[in-house]
Amino acid sequence: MILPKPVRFTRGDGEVEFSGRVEVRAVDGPAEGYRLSISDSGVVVEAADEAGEFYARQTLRQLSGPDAFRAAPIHDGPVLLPVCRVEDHPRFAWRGCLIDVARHFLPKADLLRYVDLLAAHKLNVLHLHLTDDQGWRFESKRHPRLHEVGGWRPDSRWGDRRGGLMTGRPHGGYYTQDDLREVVAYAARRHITVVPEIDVPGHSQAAIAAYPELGTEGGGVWTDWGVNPRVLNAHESTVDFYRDVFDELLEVFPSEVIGLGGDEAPGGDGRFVRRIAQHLVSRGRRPYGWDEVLSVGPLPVSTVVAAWRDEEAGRAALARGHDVVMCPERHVYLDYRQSDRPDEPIPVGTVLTLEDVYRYEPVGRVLGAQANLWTEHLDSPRRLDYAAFPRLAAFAEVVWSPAPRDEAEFLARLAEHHLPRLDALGVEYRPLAGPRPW
Ligand code: TNX
Repeated sequence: MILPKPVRFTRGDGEVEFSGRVEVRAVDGPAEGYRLSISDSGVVVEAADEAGEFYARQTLRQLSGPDAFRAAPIHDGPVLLPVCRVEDHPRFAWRGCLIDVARHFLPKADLLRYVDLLAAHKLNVLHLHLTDDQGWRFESKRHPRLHEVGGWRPDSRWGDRRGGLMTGRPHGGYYTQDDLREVVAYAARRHITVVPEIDVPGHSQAAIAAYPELGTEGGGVWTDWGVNPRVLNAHESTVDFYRDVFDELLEVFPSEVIGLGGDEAPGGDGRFVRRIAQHLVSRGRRPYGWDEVLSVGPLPVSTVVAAWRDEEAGRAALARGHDVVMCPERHVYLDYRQSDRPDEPIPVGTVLTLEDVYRYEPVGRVLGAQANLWTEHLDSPRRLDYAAFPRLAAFAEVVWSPAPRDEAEFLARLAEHHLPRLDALGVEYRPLAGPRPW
């Protein structure tokens, strides 16, 4: 009944009434691990660290029934818990989800809601894609046109495009630095690290719109999708500008790992990525880049590589001594369509079903994996819910639970126990039977 499935779950006889009291003991054990025992004598949690205790409480909440996930109780009476013992710890240290808040801005309240949803699934990294061609979402006090100009676009052409959105109205928004400090603190209490990303030297049209001297060519905030031929130039002044911007970012985000992008930059100068990476290292951080960074020349070995194109890219990064986070598009791109039915909304990418995600098996000695929610076609929290769930629940099990996994058992457990929790949370997931009519 627990999702992600724990390492060991031993069911006893009957149920006990939950008094609300949990006895917590510190013990030695694997990082983020816990043992939970529910019996006549009460609820006991043994955990190696605070994260372990937190995950024990997530499990306890799941065992309390779906109503435990409602914002307010609607049934009177005691909470009954099954008599059981759980022994558990995660398979991977990096259990991430990327949210692209650049293509479509996600208001702070909705972002905080996602932090809660990730935590309920025992995920521990929120990779926040803060800048792209279509929008800049990070308040810069030193270069304010970045968010003032780069944060807005006229939303003009998408109606013509297959899979596009016909909103016909401007779109934009940005987070203040204090907003983001709040998100970081909120996530930290839920044992989630927020890894910010400022994408360079490609995917930078919003910055170029704000400060044309940064670009190889000018142009406004982009209103198209895809790979943009306009990239940052590698002038000394441009690198200095970005050193400044990254320094501001570091003041807000304590994460050791800091994203610098590096993807899809046709003609982009590799020195740019190398110098920003060196700058982050000089500030005591670890650069985090998409796997294209492997082709820009020697990078600090502490650079973490996000292998998104395929497993081969991940293996190449491992061979060069980098830590690797797997996120191959064919398995974990949650913006991709969930079936080939004609009534499936958001018909982009290749088909990536719930089962496809569940069958993903990260290989090699990797830090872990992350699922990516790119938002070109996800313009609201509702659409995000539809794309994310229940596939993100399958992904959570891939990165938490030991292999091999039993797909039929997962699907049954999802339907019987987990979807009712998502219902109680108000998550508008894609039903197993097919698309919702919107
Ligand atoms: C590729 S994955 C991108 C993103 C797009 C995504 C769409 C990566 C590093 N770059 O810019 O949003 O495909 O699925």
